[in-house]
Amino acid sequence: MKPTALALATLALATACGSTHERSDAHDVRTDPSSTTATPEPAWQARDVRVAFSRGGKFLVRWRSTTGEIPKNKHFELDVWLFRVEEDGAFTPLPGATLVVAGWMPDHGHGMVRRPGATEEEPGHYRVAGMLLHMAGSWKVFFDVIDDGYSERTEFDLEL
Ligand SMILES: [Cu+2]
Repeated sequence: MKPTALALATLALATACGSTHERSDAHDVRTDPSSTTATPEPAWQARDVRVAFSRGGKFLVRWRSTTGEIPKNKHFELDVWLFRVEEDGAFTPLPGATLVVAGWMPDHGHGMVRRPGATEEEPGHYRVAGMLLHMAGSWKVFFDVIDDGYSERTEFDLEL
């Protein structure tokens, strides 16, 4: 099934429902006898995946720490899923892009002390190694996606 903007909207809605929704989901999984044979959800639909559109709306970025945790002053890695937003609002996985991830502390005027590197694991799924947020505080994490000579930035706020 091709992911669509509608699916994203549904996911956003589900996320907005908060903890009550989460508990009822967990209950369904335990009591539904067919759940053991069901196809697992794609990893990019996991609950702790952060989602945002790039500034110009051309790309959709989803990411999570590979361990689910963002440690302070310890190396970690990211799973990143990049999508191209089509004219009709549908989005499709974006293979072959250049991805540059960087952290910035606006309150302190400095960035990261390491330069992370991204590799494509499978079409549209990228692994970013060498993440290191070396101090507590407010971070911005920038995902610069470059596709066929065109670049847009996606930005996330992170409290550490
Ligand atoms: Cu700082």
